[in-house]
Amino acid sequence: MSAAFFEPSAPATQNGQVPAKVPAYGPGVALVIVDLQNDFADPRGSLSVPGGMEVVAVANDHLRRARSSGALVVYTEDWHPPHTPHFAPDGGPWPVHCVAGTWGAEFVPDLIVEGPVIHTGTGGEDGYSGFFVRDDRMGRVTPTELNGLLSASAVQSVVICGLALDYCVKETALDARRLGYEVTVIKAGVRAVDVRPGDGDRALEDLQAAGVELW
Ligand code: VGL
Ligand code: ZN
Repeated sequence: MSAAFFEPSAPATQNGQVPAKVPAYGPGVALVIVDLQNDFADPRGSLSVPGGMEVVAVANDHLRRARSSGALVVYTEDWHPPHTPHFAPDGGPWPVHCVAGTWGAEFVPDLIVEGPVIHTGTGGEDGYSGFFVRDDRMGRVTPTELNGLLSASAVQSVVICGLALDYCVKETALDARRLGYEVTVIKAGVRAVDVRPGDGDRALEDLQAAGVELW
């Protein structure tokens, strides 16, 4: 853990206890809110993540703190064409979800959206990271605008919440580490799809092994 990244003076909770550490927002820090879209967060969504809606209030709380401190807030959105090898009808693993321009692709209505939005999956690729688009058919990896946005704001630390822990949150956090950022994942601000039971827990282990701080 990096000492510089956490502020000891966390706000007291109702019973007067002070949490051990809170991500310290400020210039050089970016909060990345991953895929808080209807299809993932809403129980009526086509790829609904259990408990997904509970994440929205956590994300809003963090984004208020981030914005008031001068930290950057960036959003990602899963943003697919109607047909893509990512979708089951086209031979992929997932039900049709987050098709560009549909209700399922919209941010959940309660999410405060104030900041740049990065769209991923737009070209029909099967990647999960907010940083890179991976097109396995073409053997091609293309960066999104995310790393450039962070560099332009001299970001060194990335705090991540959103959906789903075992896919887009995990891959975004691992790529952020590979790119040299200090990375914190907000545990209360993520939920797993758990296609296989335990995927969420394994994702947390993988993140920790890669040097990601779990808060
Ligand atoms: C995601 C599955 C398929 C995610 C996106 O945002 O985690 N998961 N597409
Ligand atoms: Zn997707």
